[in-house]
Amino acid sequence: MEDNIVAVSSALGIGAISIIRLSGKEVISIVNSIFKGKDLNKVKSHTINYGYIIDEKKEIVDEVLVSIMKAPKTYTKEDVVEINCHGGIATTNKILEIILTKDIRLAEPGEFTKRAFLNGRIDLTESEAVMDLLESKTEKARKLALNSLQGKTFNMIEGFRYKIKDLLSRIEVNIDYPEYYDIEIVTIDKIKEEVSKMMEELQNIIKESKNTRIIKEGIDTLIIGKPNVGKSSILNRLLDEEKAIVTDIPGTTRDIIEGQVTLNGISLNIIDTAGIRKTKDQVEKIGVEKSLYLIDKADLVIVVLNGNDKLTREDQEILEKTKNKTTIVVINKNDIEEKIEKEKLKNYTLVSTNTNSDAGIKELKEKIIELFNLEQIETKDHYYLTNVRQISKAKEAYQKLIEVEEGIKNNLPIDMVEIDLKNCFDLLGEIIGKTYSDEIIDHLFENFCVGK
Ligand SMILES: Nc1nc2c(ncn2[C@@H]2O[C@H](COP(=O)(O)OP(=O)(O)OP(=O)(O)O)[C@@H](O)[C@H]2O)c(=O)[nH]1
Ligand SMILES: [Mg+2]
Repeated sequence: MEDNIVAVSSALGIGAISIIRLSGKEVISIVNSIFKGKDLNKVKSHTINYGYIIDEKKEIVDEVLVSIMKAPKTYTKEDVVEINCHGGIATTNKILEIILTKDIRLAEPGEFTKRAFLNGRIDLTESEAVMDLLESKTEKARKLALNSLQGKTFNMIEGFRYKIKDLLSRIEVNIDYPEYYDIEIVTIDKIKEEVSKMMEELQNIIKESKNTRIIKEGIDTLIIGKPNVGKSSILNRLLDEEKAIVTDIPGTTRDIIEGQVTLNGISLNIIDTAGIRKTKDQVEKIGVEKSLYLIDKADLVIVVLNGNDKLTREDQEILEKTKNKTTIVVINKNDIEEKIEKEKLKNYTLVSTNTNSDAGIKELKEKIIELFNLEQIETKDHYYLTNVRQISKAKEAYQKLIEVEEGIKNNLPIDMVEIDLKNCFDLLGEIIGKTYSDEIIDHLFENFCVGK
């Protein structure tokens, strides 16, 4: 039997109300023993009860509302009590202290949600969605988490697993009872056809899931280029605030400067960097190294060039370094004479700007919207895989389907092919927590906040 746990579920700080949540077999009688009001052991489930919390000397500590929720229709599927007390650290801590003198311990981070999972109320994707919901910064991210919390990711994966299970059972019947006339004969061609459809579907899920990372975390955008081309000016115009220092001295920006704007409901996380050049200045040198290192991590690289200059070898080198990334080349300073050889840049997505007047900034944002399909992301209802763990499991599962396909091609015995199909089924099960190890589960919930 699980022990009793307690935690403050609201943020600790000054607020009108704090919520202390308890879960476990004896939590109702525990709270009843420090409560002055109705006998909580006798009240109906899902009721809110007015009264006072009293200390060991029977002195009133606070005036409270106590919600009684009896198992199994609760967050954890155990008896749950929530005490709404007055906000403020002193009151909340005092009540918590009194509760902890009873047969109860402080909950670990995420332990309420972990119990909800272990007691079978929610699956792993839904547990992860709880955390996403708490962390969501934009409306789009909130909706994504909510969809997942409502079981849409779970249903999608379960639906897919059902298809595999169905195929597996039909293969089994064919192997075990070949003498039955009325069973459907599962030919190799039929398996091949069904597996190829599954591959298409799974690949689509993986592809669509890439957008969910962008919805949750935004597009990491790096502004890069030679010194003095106007990188910081571009950052300031995108943010519409004078965040970075702009001067005509090359090497003004030495460390990275970060800013954030929302584009079509998606967060654009912009980093302005130190201009890239060979330098003996130790501080600037570190900044340059950092700029180059960040290219790898970025979803989008904006290479800024000075339109008033001819392309230099340094510019070419920077373009070369970003060649495997989604890149937009900004030709800045278009208010002064154009000297840059545009014909050398015809393979790039180009935008011409001038930061004195905002010219081209709107076009730059439109290009980003276009490159990342943000209009489509904005209108679509997303409930695909929502984190790296889920996506990597789906990729492993896809790999198994490739092995099934190859097995068929190489005329492997059907029971060998079946093993890969079963592995695929199990890997998809790991996404929703149907097959799980304690270690993974512990690790997963450690990242939660206390009280959730
Ligand atoms: N004429 C003109 N000047 C610009 C434009 N954008 C920036 N500048 C000027 O170019 C100089 C450098 O601008 P910054 O934005 O500091 O350039 P940077 O690329 O961040 O430079 P570093 O931080 O040194 O790498 C400043 O004097 C700006 O006023 C533009 O569109 N037109
Ligand atoms: Mg700068």
